[in-house]
Amino acid sequence: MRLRRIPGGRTTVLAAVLSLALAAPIAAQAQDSPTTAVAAHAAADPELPHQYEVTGPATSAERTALVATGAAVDEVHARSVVVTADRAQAAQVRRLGYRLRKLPDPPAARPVSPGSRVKDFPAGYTKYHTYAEATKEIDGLVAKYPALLSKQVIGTSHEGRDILALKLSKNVTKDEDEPEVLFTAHQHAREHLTVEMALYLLDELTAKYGSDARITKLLDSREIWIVPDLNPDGGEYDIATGQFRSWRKNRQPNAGSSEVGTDLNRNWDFKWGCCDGSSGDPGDETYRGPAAASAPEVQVVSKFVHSRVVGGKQQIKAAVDFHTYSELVLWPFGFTHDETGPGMTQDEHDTFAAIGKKMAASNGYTPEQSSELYITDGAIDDWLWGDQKVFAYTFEMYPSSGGGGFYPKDSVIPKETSRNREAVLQLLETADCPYRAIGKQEQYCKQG
Ligand code: LU0
Ligand code: CA
Ligand code: ZN
Repeated sequence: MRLRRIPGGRTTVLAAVLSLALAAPIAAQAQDSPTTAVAAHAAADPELPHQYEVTGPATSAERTALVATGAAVDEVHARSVVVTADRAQAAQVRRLGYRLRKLPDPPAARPVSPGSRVKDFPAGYTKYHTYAEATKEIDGLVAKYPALLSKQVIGTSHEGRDILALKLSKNVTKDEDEPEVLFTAHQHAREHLTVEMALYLLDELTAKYGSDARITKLLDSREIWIVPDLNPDGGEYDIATGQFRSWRKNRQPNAGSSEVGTDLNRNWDFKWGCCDGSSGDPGDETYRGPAAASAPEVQVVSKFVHSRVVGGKQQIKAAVDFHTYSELVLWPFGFTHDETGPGMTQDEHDTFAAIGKKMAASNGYTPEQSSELYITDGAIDDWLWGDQKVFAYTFEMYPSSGGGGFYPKDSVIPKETSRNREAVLQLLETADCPYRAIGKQEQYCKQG
């Protein structure tokens, strides 16, 4: 959700905004047909949020104050941000003294009649997988590669959809004593590209076993876990009317409020709600929920991660949680600007940074500590590191800015998923001893 800081950011911002402004009409022409048309989504539903360019915020502290309005920051530029905000949140941002400019809305499949339920992606997006399509694809891979890939239902979402964990390894049915690595996707409903990322990894790692030496070696020596959809309810809700709703949270009702949903990436049980990095208002984009791990989806994955403690040792050594957008590789902590302190030694920080920078060099993303964007509390990678000592990263995928924001066309899927192949393989390779990245394997990874 945001963007690298570039000297002369103003020009960059203008270019980004222009490209956003241009992208929608071009998309509209491309997909126009008697049965499809682009509708400005607020025309159909005045309650849907919009993206705005906000001119002024230039520091992490200013962006953290901005997030306190309940809006979500989607892009960060030198002296501006792009936010997703509803009407009330936009008014609050204005009251902070900032100038707002509304950006084009995402496209719709066809003229939307109230109450209609399309439950699919619009034209130009049909290669994205709905929950049912992803399940079918996964089941097909499990049937094709039973010795390499196994599927577990680790729990259900609020609305009762299965949350899956796929395991990839040689001798997949055995729990071998091998470093384990976790990939998670789709905490945020509108970030559909991340499900495609998970499906790409499942396909690539199974199909290339036996022919690609690097992948073969990794599956022979690692146990890889992929949770392809942490927020199936939110994802389905986002596409249900044929018009993207810019939905972020899960679909859990909130007691005493008509507002629905918890921001899963503010709900994890480490420093939950500690530091002005989330909201206590159920109507806000970054609502942290009424208690740590109150969201069933967070409970399911937390329990799964705890289940990987074998003989008193967490087996999962490294992780990536996929998000969109802004092309970033982020590492903990998000709750503090400090690089080191309780829970993060200098060597640990240096290891995070060394691996993160190397991965970013491979995919062209920008590497940085998460809090450089803005403060977050209750995010998954703070929990994975702070509570479980997993070297956990967040990847913010394509685009850097413009390019369709949360809704890039499906034509980008192959390029933007395979773009992370090298980074993923690097993380898998380093998982047996992350401290090798700073040359301290003798100190930290001696057996016995
Ligand atoms: O949860 C978020 O706000 C993330 C960024 C953090 C992991 C620092 N951005 S997103 O919501 O736009 N994916
Ligand atoms: Ca194992
Ligand atoms: Zn996200």
